Amino acid sequence: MDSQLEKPRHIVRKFQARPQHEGVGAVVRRSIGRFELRYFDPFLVLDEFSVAAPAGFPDHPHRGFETVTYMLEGAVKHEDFQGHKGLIKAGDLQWMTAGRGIVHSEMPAGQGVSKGLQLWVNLSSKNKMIEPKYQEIQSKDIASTSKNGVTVRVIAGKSMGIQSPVYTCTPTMYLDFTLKPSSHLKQPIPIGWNAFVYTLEGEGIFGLEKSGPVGAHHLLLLGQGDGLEVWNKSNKVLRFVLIGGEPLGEPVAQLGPFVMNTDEEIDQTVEDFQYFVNGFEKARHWRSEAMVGLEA
Ligand code: FJE
Ligand code: FE
Repeated sequence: MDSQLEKPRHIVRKFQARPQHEGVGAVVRRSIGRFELRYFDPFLVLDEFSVAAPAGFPDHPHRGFETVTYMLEGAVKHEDFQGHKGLIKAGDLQWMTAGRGIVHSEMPAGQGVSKGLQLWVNLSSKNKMIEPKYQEIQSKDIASTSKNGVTVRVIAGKSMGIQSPVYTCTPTMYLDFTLKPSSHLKQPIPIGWNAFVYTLEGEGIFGLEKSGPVGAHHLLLLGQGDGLEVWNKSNKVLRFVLIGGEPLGEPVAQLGPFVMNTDEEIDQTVEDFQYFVNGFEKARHWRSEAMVGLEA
């Protein structure tokens, strides 16, 4: 059964994600969150990261949004100020709701380069100060299905009859598609949601069958409609993620890793972090193992 689309979405803007430096010695291809595209409601940042020791993202805070880390190669070791730690390996997902406050480190583990995607999803004003929460799903537990040359891994939302168990505070879909040569996809997307494609591998035709092919490391913003059509007319596999979310329609006040609604709330957050209050209590004495190693 193929989904029928009444009003397929078309590409309205296309960006090439070029490498830039972030964290400590790390390189990211940032698409959402760069100067030309500050915000794509509810998405604040999309980074395709590539990091090898000793580079990484040592101890830093977050408040007011969620970070979604999806590993493509290698692994990232994370630890936070509550003592929560673990390894995110290739194919694994960490959906972290920072809420009122997290301080953590995210560092590559093992030999070689660790690659993945990190998406920042904004939280609505009523959810910004909720308790932090983690949803961690191992690769083997991510629901996946294949049909007619199309494989989907359902990170969040629903596709090809399967539903992800991930709970998203802000209604969000996150699908990882692999299309064999000559395959074709029709994927419904809720009307009114903001949605985009980020290409990882190969070449695809998105939206309009007559349009030119798009290669890897591109962000494609989709216009309104009820779904997306994609064709792989090349002789290599095509891999991309399709991500969508319900826009919050709220003002955004951002200072680096703090994202609130007003400048007053940002000032309050800076104070909370500085004085270790309102959710940042445990930041006073905590250092990640990575940092303790450097201080010793
Ligand atoms: C950062 C605030 C941050 N992209 N991709 C400021 F939170 C970060 C940061 C990351 C990050 C971490 C991973 Cl694992 C993957 C990322 C930004 O931790 F780099 C700056 N400058
Ligand atoms: Fe972080």
